[in-house]
Amino acid sequence: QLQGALFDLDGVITDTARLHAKAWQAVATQVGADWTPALADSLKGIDRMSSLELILRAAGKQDAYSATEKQALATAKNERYLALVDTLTPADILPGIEAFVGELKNHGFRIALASASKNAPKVLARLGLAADFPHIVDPATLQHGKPDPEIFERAAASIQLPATACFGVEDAAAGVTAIRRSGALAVGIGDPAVLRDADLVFANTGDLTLSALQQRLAGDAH
Ligand code: G16
Ligand code: MG
Repeated sequence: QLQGALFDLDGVITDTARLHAKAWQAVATQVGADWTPALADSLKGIDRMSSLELILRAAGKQDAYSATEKQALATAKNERYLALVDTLTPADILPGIEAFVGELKNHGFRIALASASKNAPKVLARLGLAADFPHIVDPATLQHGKPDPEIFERAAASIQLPATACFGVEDAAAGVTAIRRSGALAVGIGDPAVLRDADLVFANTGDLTLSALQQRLAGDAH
């Protein structure tokens, strides 16, 4: 019996993946990395410094920058990102998400946020969703990022549930893997070919309703 819902933020609640990408693209150009869709995808759900490392590796420059220089690149990215976050409004909540959260609350589900973003509280506030997500894992306190299951284990614990009583919603492959490894049910949003590890995949957030979820689960139980 599912009792908890663990949400990723970027790409699930709102399309900040687009804003992260814009901010990272400037860094990629600066360090001489080719900005490809594959590189952009590989950064989803990955924490800030690890994202920078992936970009430096793509440029063949993993050893070219000192720790201080890397800090500066990451800080510049974050400043660019925060300027974009400031433009968000409740109209930027992805389709169906508010209704889905309302439905979950009406059915007694407990809800937690499992975002790798240190800016998640700011983003939720801009969207007018802060009150819907009182339980937010602080990514600064984590030992390991996605695809490690730690963030989803912690999210489940924050709502006093075992992960096996929860489902997680993710748009990124690394996030789906993290959910699976935590023992929660993995609901992917996006392309089933990219989210191969997910238990269920919905193409869009607009397709995500409690009844659709229950129907798909019943259909999968042979
Ligand atoms: C998000 C994004 C990642 C980003 C990470 C860290 O994770 O998907 O691209 O690098 O947060 O963000 P920040 O630099 O704001 O701390 P998620 O888990 O919400 O998809
Ligand atoms: Mg995401």
